[in-house]
Amino acid sequence: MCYVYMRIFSGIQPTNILHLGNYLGAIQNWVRLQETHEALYCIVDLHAITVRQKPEELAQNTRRVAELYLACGLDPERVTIFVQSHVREHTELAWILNTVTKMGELERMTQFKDKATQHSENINAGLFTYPVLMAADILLYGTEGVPVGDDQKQHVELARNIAERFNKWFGETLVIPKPLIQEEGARIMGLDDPTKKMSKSAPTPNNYIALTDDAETVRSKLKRAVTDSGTEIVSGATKPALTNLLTIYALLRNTTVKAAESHFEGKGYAAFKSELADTVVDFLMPLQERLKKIEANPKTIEKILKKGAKDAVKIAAATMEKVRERVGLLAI
Ligand code: AQP
Repeated sequence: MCYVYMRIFSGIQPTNILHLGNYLGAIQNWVRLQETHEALYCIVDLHAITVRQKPEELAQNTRRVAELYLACGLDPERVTIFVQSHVREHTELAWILNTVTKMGELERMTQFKDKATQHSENINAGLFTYPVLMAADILLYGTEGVPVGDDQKQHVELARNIAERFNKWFGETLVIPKPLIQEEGARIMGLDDPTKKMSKSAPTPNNYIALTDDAETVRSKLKRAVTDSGTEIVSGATKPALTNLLTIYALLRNTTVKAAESHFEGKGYAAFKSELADTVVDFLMPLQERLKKIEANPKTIEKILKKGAKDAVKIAAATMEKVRERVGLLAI
């Protein structure tokens, strides 16, 4: 019997060090999906520069994300790992898709509104058309599923609309993708503000637990993490901070939030936070051990990224050939 794997694509910006939200909302799912899907996982450095980056840090962060992909369990023998700027077709397709995207669609993107408020000194055109570049990333590879956290659902839906419009104008060309979002962990909130998502470019590192935080830092960040009023360790709409901490605990322990609530019944905040810190540290320490070994072999990462780019280009170039022809660009 011939089994055809569904093709999936996803990426992360090398804007800073990855955090538990990136892991629980995205990478953990990617690792599971690599068993059953044909997956391409990208490091989207061109997206990262829509917010000012220090050039000397960007390349370093890009390499670090690749290393963390491996340390989290992505297997380069099974999946394609590559850097967005190494495949020039992303920017070419993004330009063409800009011409089938409405200004109004982009104006409705909540991430643009959030980022424009956060970076009011630099509301650049790239920040505005960020979702079009993301649509190009996805559509270049004939992607059927896009495993992302809940915050990216709106962007994937826009990519669908853009693809549908392109196909209507120019004839059936692009595969229509759909978001693959897990129920739990889809949105991990900031430790300092449980009404906003955990974010690598948050104003303070107390917002997130980085995958490279040492045990002492993890304990101190969790001690400072805001909690809700009351004394019981329970989740619910009126308990956003506890819901978030219980979710992190449950996901890392492979249990449910309900079971975690029962476990902490009658215990206070101090005991809860201390056991949560142990859980996070137990998860991070082996990951950081793997990371150390990967960092010690820089040539291996270079080889993986070169091979990844070569494999990605093969698919991307074929899509672009079709797209150019459909749009009517002269071939020579
Ligand atoms: N807090 C989160 N909870 C669940 N999933 C999350 N993701 C990000 N934050 C959370 C998921 O991680 C993937 C990569 O995200 P990204 O780096 O491309 O951009 P982002 O969503 O904008 O992530 P950050 O951390 O907030 O980065 P900055 O601060 O640089 O913008 C996506 O699948 C996302 O859903």
